[in-house]
Amino acid sequence: MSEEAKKDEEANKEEGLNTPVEGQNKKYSADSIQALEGMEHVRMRPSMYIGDVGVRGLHHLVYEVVDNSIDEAMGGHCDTISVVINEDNSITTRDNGRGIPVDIHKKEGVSALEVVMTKIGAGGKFDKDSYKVSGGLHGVGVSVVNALSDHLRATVHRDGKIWEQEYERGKSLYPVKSIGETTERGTIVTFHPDNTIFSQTIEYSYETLANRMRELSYLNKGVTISITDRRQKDDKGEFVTETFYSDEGLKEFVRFLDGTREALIQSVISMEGQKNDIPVEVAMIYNNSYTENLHSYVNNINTHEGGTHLSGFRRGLTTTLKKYADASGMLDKLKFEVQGDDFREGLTAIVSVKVAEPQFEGQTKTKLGNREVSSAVSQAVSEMLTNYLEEHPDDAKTIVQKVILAAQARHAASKAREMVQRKNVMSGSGLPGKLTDCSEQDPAKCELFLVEGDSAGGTAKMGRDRNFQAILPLRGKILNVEKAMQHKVFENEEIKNMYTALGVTIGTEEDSKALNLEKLRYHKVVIMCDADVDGSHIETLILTFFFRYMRELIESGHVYIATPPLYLVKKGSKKRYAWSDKERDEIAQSYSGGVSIQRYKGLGEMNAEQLWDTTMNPEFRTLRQITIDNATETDRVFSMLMGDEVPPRRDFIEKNAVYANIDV
Ligand code: 0RA
Repeated sequence: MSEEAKKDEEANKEEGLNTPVEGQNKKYSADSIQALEGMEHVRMRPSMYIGDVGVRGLHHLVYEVVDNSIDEAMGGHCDTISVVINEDNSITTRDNGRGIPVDIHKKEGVSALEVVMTKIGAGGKFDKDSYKVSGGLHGVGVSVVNALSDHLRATVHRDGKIWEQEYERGKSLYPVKSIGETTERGTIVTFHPDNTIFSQTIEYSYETLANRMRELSYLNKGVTISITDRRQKDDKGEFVTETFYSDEGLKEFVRFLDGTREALIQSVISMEGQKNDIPVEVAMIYNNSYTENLHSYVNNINTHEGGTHLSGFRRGLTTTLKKYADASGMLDKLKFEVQGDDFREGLTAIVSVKVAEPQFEGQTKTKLGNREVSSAVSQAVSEMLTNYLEEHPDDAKTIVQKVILAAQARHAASKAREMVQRKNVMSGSGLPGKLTDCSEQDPAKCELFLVEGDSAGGTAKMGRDRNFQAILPLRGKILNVEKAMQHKVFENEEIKNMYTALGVTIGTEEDSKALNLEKLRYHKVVIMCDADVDGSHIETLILTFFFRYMRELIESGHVYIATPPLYLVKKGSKKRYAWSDKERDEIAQSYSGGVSIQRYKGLGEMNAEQLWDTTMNPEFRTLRQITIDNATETDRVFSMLMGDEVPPRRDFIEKNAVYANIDV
């Protein structure tokens, strides 16, 4: 049972409810919610407010507090925000906004600060003038952060005075008090996440927070956002820190994302304005790659599943470019129709809208549903593009030529893709010859190991549990899909084998490129490579393929990386495996010296039994599940790692030298 389900069950017991049937544990009665007063309820069911109590939820706390400061900035009241990760993993955020009001709240009879901090959903109620757009995943209010912290201190600089209040698990320790005078304005919040709630970890990732702050600075130009990590020092003995500031917003964001790709046109095409009262910002550029790169945001939240703003963007782009291309006569010789996708090959674009009452839909609630947004974005894009094409005829021609090439490539690729699909229809006999399948029929119980090379494949074949573990050996370095045209990808033997072995098909009624996971034959797909530089390169190639061509497989949590050990430490009949240098030394010490150490350079050096014991046996192995924490940043990392330019890749690898661990 998950932690979450356990908490639900405990809560229900306390409330005198029966333990619900598995899978229905979210359906408690409305009365039981009311019985638990706001903050109690947050602590009882944190996932309802912040998504989960793992790493994501932990970082979400920071985003929640920073969102409030960003709201101040969007109202024009604040231009500087700082985030500090303290030594004990508490977080301090500071802004130079108006400061949370401290006067007595008429209805509640306590300071407004206390109301904001301790009442669920009180966040924006005081401030009707400001344009508050927080919503969706975020925007649950800073009181939620307070409820989930074992300690929080709020300090407000306002009207010449410094005010302060502290809390434990959301309960105030004393009434708001004045602790001094000030000439500054703003709000400072320091919170320490409660480790009884975040039982997995309370360790913050600097990278994750820094990526989000960078993203926020592009999405909110003119705001200076800094982040400091007081747990780490750089070469000069100073705390690791970065400051983000963007003058041009999305325009710069697009340049940053496409930093390692070669631009096809002179400048980033962009616009910013209001359409039907909806603030819309768009920036786009074409590069010489074959991938489509669209990112969309609603109220600063990345809408991974897209929605009406994105479909508005696509529609505006297709209609405008189609109209221009038709008029140019350049399409006359083409023997087939150009279609939507053709206009988006090599396109990197960002759409950001601010919606007062966003409706979020979809599996992860990151798909915008508001109908009115579609035409607003579509109009904005049409106007922006029409102007650009008129003013830059050379670029316009380049774009149309690219579209024609894309259409031709698609035409060629569709045959290769059909082959992949047709093969899958005849499952069973249609499986690749290299696949050693398992006997279990229920995909939920089945695992597919993708193994580098035939020899390691052989060991894995002998070591596995044949009931539920299947092996597919991949030959050497698989195709780098980042640099290959689509039809090359679908013609590649190794890639075709992966499609057929997995049983996934391409193309649904709605979308010719969408992945169909209905017939997925294994719910765990495990990449198992050597623990060396070559191995991690192959791992990256496979991940790049999954990220570009089977992203849904990653997003639905099916992709894992196996972690073979690095060392075998032996003394007499005693032996233990080590996964790091530190572990190796600790074991050697516990054996009090005189040990023999074997460094495993590849899977091939282990025998079948060792491979099973350390890497494949579910009881002892560690699988790293691949998640996409930040799709925008992941895209950038892949294009850099797998693209043409060498220097940035070398930088990245040097920085991550221990084990080039891509943060997907
Ligand atoms: C409620 C009302 C006002 C400001 C804020 C909240 C506020 C909240 C946070 C959280 C972090 N930084 C913040 N800054 C401001 C408006 C106050 C007014 O009308 O002066």
